[in-house]
Parts: sequence; C-alpha cells; structure tokens
Amino acid sequence: MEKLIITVAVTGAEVTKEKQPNLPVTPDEIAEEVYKCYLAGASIAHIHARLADGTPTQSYEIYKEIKEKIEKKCNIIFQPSTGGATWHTFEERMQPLLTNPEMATLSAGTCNFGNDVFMNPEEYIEKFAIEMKKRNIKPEIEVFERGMIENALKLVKKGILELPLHFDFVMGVPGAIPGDVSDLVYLVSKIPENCTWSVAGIGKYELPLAVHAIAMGGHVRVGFEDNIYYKKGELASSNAQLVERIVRIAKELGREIATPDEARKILNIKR
Ligand code: KMH
Ligand code: ZN
Repeated sequence: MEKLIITVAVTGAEVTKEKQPNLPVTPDEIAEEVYKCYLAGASIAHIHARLADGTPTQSYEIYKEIKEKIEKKCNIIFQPSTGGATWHTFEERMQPLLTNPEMATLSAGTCNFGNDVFMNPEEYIEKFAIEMKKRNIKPEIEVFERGMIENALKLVKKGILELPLHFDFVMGVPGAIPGDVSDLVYLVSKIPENCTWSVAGIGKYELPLAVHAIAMGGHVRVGFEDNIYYKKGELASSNAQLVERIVRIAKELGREIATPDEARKILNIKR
C-alpha cells in the first residue's frame, strides 16, 4: 500500500477559542502548530486564516503571512481553503489562490452546513478550478455529498480538471453525508480507479473513519477544524496530539507515513 498522507486542518473557520482553548489563531500560532504537526508526521497543512479577534478571513495578506511563516519552518504542503466560512463571498474565497500555493481545496457542490448553507454553484466550482489550473495548483476535491464526485468528473470531461484527482471526503457535517463506514465505502467505490482520496470525519466520526481509511489504502485528515476532542469529554491538547495518534495506529496497521516530498509524488504535485 502507498504510504499514508496525513493532512492536518489546524484551525478551520467555525471553531472558537472558547470551545477549544488550544486553537491556533494568529499567523504565528498557526505556523508553530503546523510545524509541531509536521514533526509529528503530517505532510499537508489545510489552512484557514483568522483575524486577531478570531473572525475567519480570506485575506490574501494574512494567508501570505501564514504561508511564509510555515515555509521558514518546514516543507509541509501548504493547502489554503477556498471554502472559507459559509458567509464569505466568492471573491473573498478566491484570495488564497493569489499566494500561489502548491495545493488548495475545491468544494465540489452546495450543501447544508449545520444551520447554514455552504454555497458552491457550478459557476464557482468552475472558476476556482480554472484559476487553479492557470496557477498550477493541485486541487483537493472536497466532497460533502455523493453528487459532488459527479460535479468534479464533469469538469474533467470539460478539460478543466485533470485525472487523477485527489478527493477529500468530508463526512458527518450536520446536513450533509453522515460518517458511517458504509457511506465511506460507497463514496470510495464511485471515484475513478487511479484517483487518490482522504477522509475528514467530523467530530465523533474522525477516529473510526481514519482507522478505516488507513486499512483501505486511503489517506487521513485530522485537526481542530473537524474535531476538537481527543476522546469523548476530553479536549485534545493540540492538533499534534491528534496527528500522533494517527501515526501510532498507522504503524500498528503496517502503513508507513509519507513525508511531504513523498506526498508530493503520490499526489503528482510538480512544481
Ligand atoms: N468552512 C466550511 C464552510 C474548505 O476549506 O475548502 C468550508 C470548508 C471547506 O472548510
Ligand atoms: Zn476547511
């Protein structure tokens, strides 16, 4: 089996310091947290920027600052969010792409997101994909519902996205696909054979889906964006603690951990 790519989603757009006191918020805090996760075994850092007061922002300047601070510390793959928070405009969501990251997320459809709606009409998906192609940015296709796989494959037919794609199944968001193992097996069965995939289980789904992904040959995303607990009733002490657990489990299951450069090869990232 391929080595395991661990993505860490250290901050997200929804979690607050009130809920998780160890949440990294400032560029310095985010870069330091990402570095600790890199040392623990993460090879991709999925990034959401925040203002100093914790408000989610898609500001080009702040993403650039975070990128530069991370790059000074390590060679982890910087993967900013084009999803932002549900209330960010399309133009705001575009801004992180101006930092020319190696990789970025591309949400492939609209879904309910708790009490909000995460808006991704075809026009948005296509425009994000065109910008990524122009800048040679590897998209990670975020799949919150089964139909989103087809939306991405439609763009392959149009020549805007290229196979093999890398999918991230975000499972257990209230209002979108649940996080049962049978749902994961179903999604995996619907992507083209040569594509790669990871799973980001929300909340209580994070650990069981990660364990199944390791065994199935997929890849794993963990971090405070998706889950703030180490176990029921016990907050995680850091994002690195969540990465370290995945590394331990993977080793027990005979899956080696990919370095950032090995992840670049697996994902066909050429710069
Ligand atoms: N915060 C969510 C509304 C992404 O990063 O690309 C969207 C999200 C997806 O987190
Ligand atoms: Zn995100």
